[in-house]
Amino acid sequence: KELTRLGNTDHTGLLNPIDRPLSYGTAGFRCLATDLPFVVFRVGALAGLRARQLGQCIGVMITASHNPMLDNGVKVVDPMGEMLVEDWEVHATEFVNAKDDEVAAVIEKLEHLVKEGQLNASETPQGKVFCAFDTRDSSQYLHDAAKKGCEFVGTEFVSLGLLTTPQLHYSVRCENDPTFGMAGELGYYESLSNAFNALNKNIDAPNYDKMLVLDCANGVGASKFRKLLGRIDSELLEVEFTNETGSLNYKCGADFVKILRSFPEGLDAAMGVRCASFDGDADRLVYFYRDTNGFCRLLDGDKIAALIAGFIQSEVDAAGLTGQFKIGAVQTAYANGNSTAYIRDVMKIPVDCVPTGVKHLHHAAIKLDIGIYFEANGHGTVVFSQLFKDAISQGDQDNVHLKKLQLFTKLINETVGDAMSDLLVVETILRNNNWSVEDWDAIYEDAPSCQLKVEVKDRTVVKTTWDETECTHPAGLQKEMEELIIANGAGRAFVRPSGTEDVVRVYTEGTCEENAKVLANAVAHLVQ
Ligand code: NG1
Ligand code: ZN
Repeated sequence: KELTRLGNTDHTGLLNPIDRPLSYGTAGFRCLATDLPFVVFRVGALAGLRARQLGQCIGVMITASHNPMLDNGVKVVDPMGEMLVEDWEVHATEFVNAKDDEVAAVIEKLEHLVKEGQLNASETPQGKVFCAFDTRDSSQYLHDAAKKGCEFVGTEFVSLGLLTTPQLHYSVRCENDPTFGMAGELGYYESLSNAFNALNKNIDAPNYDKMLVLDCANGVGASKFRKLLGRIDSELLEVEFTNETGSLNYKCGADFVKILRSFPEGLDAAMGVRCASFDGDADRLVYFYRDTNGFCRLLDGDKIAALIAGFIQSEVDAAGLTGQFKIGAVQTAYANGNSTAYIRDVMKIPVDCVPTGVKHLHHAAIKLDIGIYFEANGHGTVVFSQLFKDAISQGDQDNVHLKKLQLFTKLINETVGDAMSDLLVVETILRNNNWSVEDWDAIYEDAPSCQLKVEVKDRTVVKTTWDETECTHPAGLQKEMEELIIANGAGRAFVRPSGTEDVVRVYTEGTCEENAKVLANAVAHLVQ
C-alpha cells in the first residue's frame, strides 16, 4: 500500500530514477516524497559510513519541516548533535547524484575515507545510526529506506521512531556524550522539565499570565509537547493546544504566521492573549498576539534572541561575572534591521551576520562563550563554552544567579534550535522579568519588512556575496536593486536562491508595510 501511494516500484534500492541534480542544501535533501526513497537509501548508507569513520553515533532525520505534507526530506546529524560537516555534504551530493553505474565507485571512495579516518581500525568501535521521523504519511516508508541503506554498508541502525527534529539532535549528542544528558525522549523531558520547574518556582509575577495558546502546525510537536507539559507544574504554565491533528502546516505553523503576519487558521485569540506557533517538526518557534486594534503582532526569532540576550546579560552581571566572558549574537541577512540595532547599540552586545542555514549560525556562535543565535523565522538557540560552564558550576553555589545560569544551560537545547525548549525559555524569562507579551514586544519596534519567493527557471543563476546581503550574479541585478532603493528614499533589499525550495527569495525593508511590499514586488520583477 505504501509503495503504491508513493508511486514507487523499486526505489529503496540503489537505482537513481531522477534526471535532475539534487544538492545537499541548508537542511539536507528536500523534494516531493515520491522522489526520495533512493535518496534516503543512499543517505542511510552515507550516514552508516560516517558513523563507522568516527566510531560514533550519527543521526538521520526524515522531515521537510514547514514544507507541505507531500514533500519530505532527509538530513544527517553529526556526533555532537550539530549539522553534517561540510566535506561530507559534498560526498552526500555526489553519492545521491551518482548514476546507477557510478554508485559502486562512490561507495568504494567513501569506504576508503572511512578506513583512512579510523586511526586504529581494530580498536575503533563500529558506530551506529539513530533515525527518527516526523508525522508525514511518507515518513515511515522513507525510514525503512534509510534502514536498508545503513544496513547495506553494515552499520547498526537504531530507530527512535516519531520525534521532533531537535529531539533527534539531542539524543545523538547524549549517546556520544553522556555528560550532556540521557539519550532518548524520556531523558529529554526529564532534563527540560526539571530545569523549567526549578527556574520558575516561587517567582511572583503579576504581569505574567501563565496561560498560553499554542498552534502545533498539526505536526509532531503536538503530541511531544503534551508529554513534556505533563511533567511541568501546572501552577507555572497552562497551555491551550490548537492545530494538533489536522493537515500538516496547512494555513498554520511558525512559517505561515511569520511570513503572513497573521493568525493561523483555527486560532482566534482574544486581545492580549499570548500565542505561539511551532513548525511541522518543532524546531522553529514564533510568538504573536492580538493588539488593541485587533491586529496580529508578531514576535519572531529576532525578538526571541533579544529577550534571551537581555536575560543572560543581566544574570551574568548579577552573578558578578561582568566582562569575563565573550557574549554575542549571530543573525542572518533576514534579521530585522531594528533587532540588530537594538542588540548591538542599545544592549551593547556584538552581532555577527552569517549566511542562511543553521550550520553557519552555529559555527559562529561556538566561537563565543555565550553565543545566542536565531534566524528571524524562529529557529535558534544558545551555546555555551566549556570555560563558561565550568565557571558557573564551580562558583559559589549560594549565588542564585549562578544557579539560574546553570539551570538555563539545561533548559535550552544547545545542539540545535528547538521550539519546545525555546518556548520554555521564553516563558521562564517573561515570568522572571514579570512581563506581559506587550512588555516584551515593546523592547523595540520592527522595521516594516516583506519576504517573497519567486519561481524561476534556474535558481542557481542567482549568486551572492558570502553574507548574502549583495547579489553578484546575474550581472547588473545588484545595481538595479540599489537604484530602486535610492528611488524609494529608504530601505534595504536582497535576494538569494533558496536551499530548500526551487525558488529565489526576496527580502525588503521599507518605510511602511505597504512600501516594503511594493519594493519586494519591484525586486521580484527584476529577478523574473
Ligand atoms: P532556504 O530555503 O535556504 O531559505 C529555509 C530558511 C532557513 C532554514 C532552512 C531550513 C528562511 C529565509 N530560510 O532555508 O533559515 O531554516 O529553511 O529549514 O527562513
Ligand atoms: Zn523545522
